[in-house]
Amino acid sequence: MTTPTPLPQERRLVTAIPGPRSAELQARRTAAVSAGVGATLPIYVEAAGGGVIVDIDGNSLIDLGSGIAVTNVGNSAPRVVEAVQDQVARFTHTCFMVTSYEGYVEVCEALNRLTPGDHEKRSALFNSGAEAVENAVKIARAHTKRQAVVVFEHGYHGRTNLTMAMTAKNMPYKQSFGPFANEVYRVPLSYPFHDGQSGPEAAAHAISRIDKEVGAANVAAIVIEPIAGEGGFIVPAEGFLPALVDFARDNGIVFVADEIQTGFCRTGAWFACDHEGIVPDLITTAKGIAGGLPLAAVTGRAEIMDSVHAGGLGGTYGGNPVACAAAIGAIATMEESDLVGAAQHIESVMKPRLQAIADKTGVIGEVRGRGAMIAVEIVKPGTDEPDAALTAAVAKACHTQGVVVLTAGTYGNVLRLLPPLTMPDHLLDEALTVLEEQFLALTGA
Ligand code: PLZ
Repeated sequence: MTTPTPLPQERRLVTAIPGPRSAELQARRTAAVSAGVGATLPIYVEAAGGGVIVDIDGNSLIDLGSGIAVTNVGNSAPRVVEAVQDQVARFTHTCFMVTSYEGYVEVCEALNRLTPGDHEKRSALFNSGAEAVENAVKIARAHTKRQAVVVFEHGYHGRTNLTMAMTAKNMPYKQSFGPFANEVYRVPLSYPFHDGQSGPEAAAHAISRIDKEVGAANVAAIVIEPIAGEGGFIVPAEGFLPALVDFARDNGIVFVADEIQTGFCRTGAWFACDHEGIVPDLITTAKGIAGGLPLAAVTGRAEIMDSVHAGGLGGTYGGNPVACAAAIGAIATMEESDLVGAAQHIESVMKPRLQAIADKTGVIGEVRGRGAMIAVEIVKPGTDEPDAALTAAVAKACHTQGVVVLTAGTYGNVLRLLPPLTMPDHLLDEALTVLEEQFLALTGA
């Protein structure tokens, strides 16, 4: 078996971004790949690991994206590589619903142990985040015999038909793809930077909307990201989530935490629910679970998970053995290397540096987030008016300088930073310096 050579942990630009080989592939892409599939950077990857992505022209970029919050353990993490190589050589697929295997059971055991709450739990495995969310809704409907699903402004849950309906933002996710699934109701989220409300106030507002417009007795599930990811790393005011959990419990509603982006140590806790001590009835996970292989899960109260008829949940590939092996390797890495602590450390480095940029430039309305899920909301100075153009310009300038950053937000004015939790300090520091230089250059501060 091959042992991967660790990549030099450095930012190294040997050509312009994109270099000639990437530009060539970009032309092939345009001729072969649907124009409907986007790309944040115009480079093509040769290797990645630790805190860097190396492109086919030999440029080494600092990775503040983790493939959208996936490679929490770093790319090609040694234990993931080893587990996958071993599994792929033994068997690649049998279909868990046809002839089962231990890896699937082991991943479910780990999820039941690590997710919030010490009640009896069960899990089921799927391939993508959207599929997990769809299944959480199926399970909640089967359990409650109700239909309505409550979601939130700025929420993101996927690109399938039901999850498009659950996602708030039109462009690019929904435009011209309707009609959407029905019985989905959207209510206001707590967004402290814009609404200035306390958590309990914002919750009372959302709950009143549910009562008046849907009727609590009709609601199967409330589905919420404990920190809105694509919506712009919006951390609800303290008390908002606990009030919703209480309301759900009092009304027989299944409370579903979508932790697809926030899960697996990303926010400086195993799950973002842990920060306020809330215990969801069901939790959806994906992304960080398997170190980059496609895997997703629904985990929750045994009596809810087991209320579905036998054979009601599944899919050909759900809980594929290679993806399960990767998850076991990734989870072991998180536990052994204390990646919860690593995410907390990243927060302690990033927040003051970003606040200093905010103070110098006046264009950052808020620095927010938890752990290694940190963002800045970019505004016209002295206002809370979004500046999407400046956000795009800063992101592009960072890319050109060899730092991978992502944008987010309903108004496109949030720059989000999601480093792998294995990011070395010197690279994080360098990336923040590059970011600061681009802000200063673009604002003339
Ligand atoms: N729920 C909270 O963040 C995926 C989307 C990228 P899938 N977020 C990244 C894009 O533009 O498609 C996500 C999420 C939350 C669900 C999902 C959906 O997960 O694995 O992309 O289906």
